[in-house]
Order: sequence, then C-alpha cells, then structure tokens
Amino acid sequence: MSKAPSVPEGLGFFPGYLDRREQERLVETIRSVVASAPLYTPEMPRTGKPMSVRMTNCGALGWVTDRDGGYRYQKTHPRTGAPWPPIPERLLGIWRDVSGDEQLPEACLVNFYDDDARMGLHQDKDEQNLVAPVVSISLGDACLFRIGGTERKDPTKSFRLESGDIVVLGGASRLRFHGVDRIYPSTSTLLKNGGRINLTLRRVGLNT
Ligand code: MD3
Ligand code: FE
Repeated sequence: MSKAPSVPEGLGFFPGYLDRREQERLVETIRSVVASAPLYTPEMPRTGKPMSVRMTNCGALGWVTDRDGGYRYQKTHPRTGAPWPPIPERLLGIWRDVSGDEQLPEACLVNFYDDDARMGLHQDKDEQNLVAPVVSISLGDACLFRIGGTERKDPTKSFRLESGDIVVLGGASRLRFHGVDRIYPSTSTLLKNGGRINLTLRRVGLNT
C-alpha cells in the first residue's frame, strides 16, 4: 500500500514556527532594512509591466527585475544605487535552524503584498545554485499559496500561509512552480497598516 504524501516531496512546512514576540521583532528588523533600502515596484522583463508586489532586499546580492535587464541578482538597489544592507543576524539564525545547509544565504528578498497583490505561477531559477534550499518566512496577513510540479501544466496544491509560518523548499521542491493567488485582508494584527511580508533567504552562488 502507498498513498500520496499530503505535503509535496522536498517541502518542509512549519506552521506557527515563529511566536508573536519573534514576529514583532522581525517586523522591526525589516522596518530598519526598508529604511535604508526602500520598497520599490519591480517591472516585468520586456513588457515593463509593474508587478503588484513591492520588493527590496538585504544581503550581498538582491533579486531585481526590470524591462530592459530582466530577472537577475545584483549588488545594489536599483533606485538608490546603494549596496543592499546586510542580512540581519536574526534571519541568519533562522536559516541555520531550518535550512539544513552548511553555508549561509547571500540574498534575502523582501516581498510586500498589499490587499490586492498577487504573484503568478513561476519557477525560481535565477540562482546559479539550484541545489541549496530556499527558506520562506511569512509575516502579517494570510495568503493562499499554490505549488505544483516542475512543468507548468502539472497539478497544483494550495496552502494557506499564516503569519509566523516557515516553508523550506529543498530537494524535489526547489524547482516546482509556485505562486500566491491571493491575500486574505485583515487576518493578522501584526502589521499596523495590514498587508503581508514574505522573506525568502537564498544561496545564489555555487557552493565553495
Ligand atoms: C517553491 N515568493 O519570492 S514564498 C518568490 O510568498 C516567491 O512571496 C512567494 O515565490 C511569496 O520567489 C512564495 C514560498 C516559496 C519560495 C521559493 C520557492 C516557494 C518556493 C522556490 C521553489 C519552490
Ligand atoms: Fe518564487
């Protein structure tokens, strides 16, 4: 006898990993990142269509996209030209605790979703390193997260991600298509003005 696993292979789902106090501390930490590296509106490659999610980064490298340059990692903020601020020690600690990876992340993408923002189904493959896991931290309002297979047409499963949840995408899940279908407004009191923050910690370069 065998049955299909209820969580896709290679996906570590840790609901409620961060308690309220730790979530509040992280929000303060992210506020200081955003104070030096402001959220901005990224553009889709080629069309220049604005994304609904606003973004910034911390770490040696940050993920950016615009009409002319497309998806890429770079060392500086696309609006201010300044280097990204360092990844706060608190986030490195979470990475050490959950990633199972020996090396530290080089990039932390900060996604901010307002009530109407969403993220279409996509694969994360702009990293040279597609072996290291990605660690995702959710803060603020809940969302409906969807994850499929390695082909766009593969069947998908949906999960509600709540504030304080951590997802580790490794192994067979690292190249799965995934996206955020919707935000559930006013489902958390963590962010005074509402919305959802997602942090993704990543290794970008090859392991040395
Ligand atoms: C599955 N962010 O930034 S996090 C992204 O909630 C991104 O903001 C979403 O997709 C968000 O690229 C989803 C969960 C996540 C992150 C990376 C993945 C799922 C993943 C990489 C591979 C497979
Ligand atoms: Fe992604």
